[in-house]
Amino acid sequence: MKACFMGLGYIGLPTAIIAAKEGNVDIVGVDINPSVVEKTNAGRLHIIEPGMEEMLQEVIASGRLHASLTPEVSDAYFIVVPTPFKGDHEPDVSYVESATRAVIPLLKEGDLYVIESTSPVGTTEQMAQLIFVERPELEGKIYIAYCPERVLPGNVIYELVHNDRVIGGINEESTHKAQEFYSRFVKGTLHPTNARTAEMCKLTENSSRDVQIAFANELSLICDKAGINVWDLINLANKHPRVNILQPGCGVGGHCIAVDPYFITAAFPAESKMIATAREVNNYKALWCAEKVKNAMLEFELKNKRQPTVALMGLAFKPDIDDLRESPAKQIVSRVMQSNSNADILVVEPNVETHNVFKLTDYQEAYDRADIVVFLVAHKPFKQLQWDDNKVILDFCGIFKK
Ligand code: SAJ
Repeated sequence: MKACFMGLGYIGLPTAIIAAKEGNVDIVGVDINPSVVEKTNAGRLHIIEPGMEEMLQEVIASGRLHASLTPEVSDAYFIVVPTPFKGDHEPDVSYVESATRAVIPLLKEGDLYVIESTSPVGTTEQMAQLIFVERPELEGKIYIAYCPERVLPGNVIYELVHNDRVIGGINEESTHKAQEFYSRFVKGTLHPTNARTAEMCKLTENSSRDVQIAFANELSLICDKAGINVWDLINLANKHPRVNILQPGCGVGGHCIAVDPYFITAAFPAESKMIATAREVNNYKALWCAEKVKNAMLEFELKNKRQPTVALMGLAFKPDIDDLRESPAKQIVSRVMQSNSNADILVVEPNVETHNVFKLTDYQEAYDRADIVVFLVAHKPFKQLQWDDNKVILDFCGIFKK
């Protein structure tokens, strides 16, 4: 069995490695970036994922996996490329389309073609059309399916194998064929459905989380006005046997939860009111936090007749990771710094050594020196700090919650 993975990113590369190691599949991993191909062939991981580099070296050494700039004739093809935005949050499937076009000439009877990239509803059917326009003789003779991943960065080795997966073919035979492939290395249950439902399922999972976080963030705004501690409130409400409210924060970041809901709102604007509002609430939360910090700085200056020293604690998009992409904390730090370039602002991110824009300060030193301390991300080390009545503390992520 030979499989061709189009895209060696955060999902494509780990999946290719695990399929090679656990699934007894010979794999060619394809990427348009020559440095990714070169590094991968040299056994060096270009993404951050604990334990994955050792596995890569093993499958490179055994000859099970190699990387290439161009696809090779295989029995199965996997499209695992990004689906970014174009214009005003419109999903851009052009990478999926060009990866598909690249494999069309290689397809033969009996082959499997799977899209894993997060995609708007209907993409798999659209790509099937594209394939059959170019290769009409293959209609009914190849298998086409959609199979999204749902792994948590940092825990990919475990989750790629143990998570359940949803697999939706353009017909039942395609679903079965894709199930057969994934059962080579997935121990979780492989749930069969159709392609459109599988596409919507991925978008639904992340939109559901976004809506739930928006609810918590909305509560935090209400509680701030009402003089109620939102963490106590949520803790108490969650004592109800059927209530489970998530935690407010300084906004929603990352590449999935803050992105995927737009794939629904762009296609179904009239129907997706709640999903769209959740996006607005979560985006607004970061702006609100930045305003709170700026106001606290002004108040301090008026009261003390000097500029405050401000510690901004955390840059990552969520706790205990070093991933700063699409991070609301980073957005808040930039806004605060732009608003007052003279203030003494200490930026803290314990999971990162250096940053090309922000000069980083040790968290304890920043906490000790600051007049105003702003907790943006609930990193574990911050939870060791002691509350200090002499400081103005803005705790947006529940560091000091009971
Ligand atoms: N957040 C809150 N409050 C919470 C939980 C999260 O404000 O109670 C914030 C985080 O700080 C972060 C954002 O939401 O900024 C997203 O964090 P996350 O942990 O919910 O999600 P990701 O982006 O790390 O990974 C998610 C995972 N999905 C879910 O947990 C539903 C993962 O399983 C998916 O595979 C991944 O998205 C993806 O690729 O779609």
